[in-house]
Amino acid sequence: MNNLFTEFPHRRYNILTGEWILVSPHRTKRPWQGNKEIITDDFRPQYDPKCYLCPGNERAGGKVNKQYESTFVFENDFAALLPKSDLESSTKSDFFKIKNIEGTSRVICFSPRHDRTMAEMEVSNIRKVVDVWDEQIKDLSKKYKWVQIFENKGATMGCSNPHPHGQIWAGTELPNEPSKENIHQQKYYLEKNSVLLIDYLQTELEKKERVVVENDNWAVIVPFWALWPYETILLPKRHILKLTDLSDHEKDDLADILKQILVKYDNLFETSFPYTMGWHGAPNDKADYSYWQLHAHFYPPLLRSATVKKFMVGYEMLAEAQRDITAEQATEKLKRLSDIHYKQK
Ligand code: H2U
Ligand code: ZN
Repeated sequence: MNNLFTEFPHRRYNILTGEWILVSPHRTKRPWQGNKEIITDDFRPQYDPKCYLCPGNERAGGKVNKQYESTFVFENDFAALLPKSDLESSTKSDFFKIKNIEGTSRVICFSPRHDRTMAEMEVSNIRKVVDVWDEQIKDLSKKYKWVQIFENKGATMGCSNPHPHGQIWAGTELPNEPSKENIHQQKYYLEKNSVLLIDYLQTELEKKERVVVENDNWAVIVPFWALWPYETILLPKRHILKLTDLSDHEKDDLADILKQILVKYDNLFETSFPYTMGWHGAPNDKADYSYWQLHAHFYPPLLRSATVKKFMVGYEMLAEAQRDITAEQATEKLKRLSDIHYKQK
């Protein structure tokens, strides 16, 4: 890449959302005297009698978790979406628009072990998480247009409990982010008769500047338009609309590549790396979505150490998102990190 890109401010275009971000690579040397997040990798027991996600424990409202041995799914006791709504489906006002939405929220425990994170789990156990994602999407997509699988990891990301878990929110409406991705993937397909993310990945695999890890069926890229310092996108190499379309071998490889990227993330600052991750695939109604390509986003907030995170404030709230290190510099750093988790050294 032209090395002027590492010296001068420029804007980069996000092909999935149609939004621009500002890159200011010359700014990385500015001093930091602001807040330091307290990130503690506390000692955690394998089983915590006070944890509402550990096997056999009681949750808010009195429900009791199964004595599960691998993964466990339950209806969120404080669900953000409800299966039945009696709201009028629309309003006519120019100013006070409301739309009805029905849905459900579930919690997925990744492991009975309170002291693990996905990064520290065996690949064979991560494979079981992939299976639960698959089963849940199969089940919920019969009823809901959009099924959002996600994981909020770490207190920095607002995660309430260190027990390894993720969530699913499913609803009858297409939310904002997938809606933008839908528009831009469709537009490209109509113009080029080709799948946007397939063509993009192909180019990235040839260039190799932003490829962090790959295996036979998957690749992890720092997208050209990455906004979070160590943001990545995980893509299958074959054209796949939904996670439920993966073959067994692709699921095995998915577990393998998840382990690789998560270990690198933890090794970056030798801390349990916080992030929000989640899956995007074709919506579930009957329309033709052949322009869609399955992918997962990882949005980690840490910038320069285990304690300094990136804030999205000021210019970012009022004008547009901005980053300091370039996507290429972030890739170089991630690529060079060991595949062995720092706690196992
Ligand atoms: P986080 O991933 O943000 O930590 O959320 C955990 C979810 O667990 C959260 O959505 C739910 C919360 O509503 N929860 C229960 O369903 N039952 C409980 O007893 C506590 C938390
Ligand atoms: Zn627990």
